[in-house]
Amino acid sequence: MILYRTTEGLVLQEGDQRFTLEETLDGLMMQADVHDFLAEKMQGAGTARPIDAAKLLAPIGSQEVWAAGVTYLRSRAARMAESKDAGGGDFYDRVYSAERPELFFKSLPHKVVGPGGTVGLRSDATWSVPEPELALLIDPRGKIVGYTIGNDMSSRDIEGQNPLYLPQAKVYNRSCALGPGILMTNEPLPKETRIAIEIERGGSVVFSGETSIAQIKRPFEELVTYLYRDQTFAFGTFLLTGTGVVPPDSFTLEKGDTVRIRIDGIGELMNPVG
Ligand code: DO4
Ligand code: MG
Repeated sequence: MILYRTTEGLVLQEGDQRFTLEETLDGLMMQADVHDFLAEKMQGAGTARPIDAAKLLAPIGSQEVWAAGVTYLRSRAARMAESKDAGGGDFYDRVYSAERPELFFKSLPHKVVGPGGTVGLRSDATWSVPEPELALLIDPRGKIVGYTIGNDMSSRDIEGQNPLYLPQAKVYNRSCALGPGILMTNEPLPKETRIAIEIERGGSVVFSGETSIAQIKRPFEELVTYLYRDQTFAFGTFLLTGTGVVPPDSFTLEKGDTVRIRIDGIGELMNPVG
């Protein structure tokens, strides 16, 4: 079942059955077993009109958004190339195979852009890309309880100048998007789950690419273990799991582009760039 946050509250959907919840996402994260709780609520569901896309909000409450990096070979190669003149290439190579993963803070919840919202470009960046990523919803006890689509917008020229500039390349206004809804499940996603992206400019697709979660280097649980080590998340947290799709080096996003990210079983996150 998919959980949407709308202007009218949280809506749970399974097929054409929908149920509007009184709880918030923070409240759901307090449940001992959120899947049992939602399954019980779903018993009261009825057939309803499809959710109006204009009413969708970013599916987040008080959760911080964190991100993992260099979890796919494609990302390792891209970072090594962009930072080679600055001597950073070695860092990315080493973190790919190190025991400890790269984890970084991405966004406060109120800064997250929802479905249809405009994602931003840094005014001082010359090379900007979207990063299509599977996002985990992790409860306060460290259990993965859901999955959504994330866009880890990044300024590649800034992160390439010096690895210490990573927070500036990654955290700025409208640099993180999530949505459209959260697939709430206890089951691990099938390995063949595809993450696909299309970037449109003036009515044409100027970049498309895809990967599958089978290509990720580390188990999700390993990323969660490191994130939750010596850190408490009272309402749980979201974790972007890294990108496996990187446009060619000649490509940079422009204002007016549209980014569409699709993940099997979850849906499509569409954001204009502004
Ligand atoms: O190390 C830089 C960022 C990596 C990242 O965001 C990714 O691999 O998705
Ligand atoms: Mg990323």
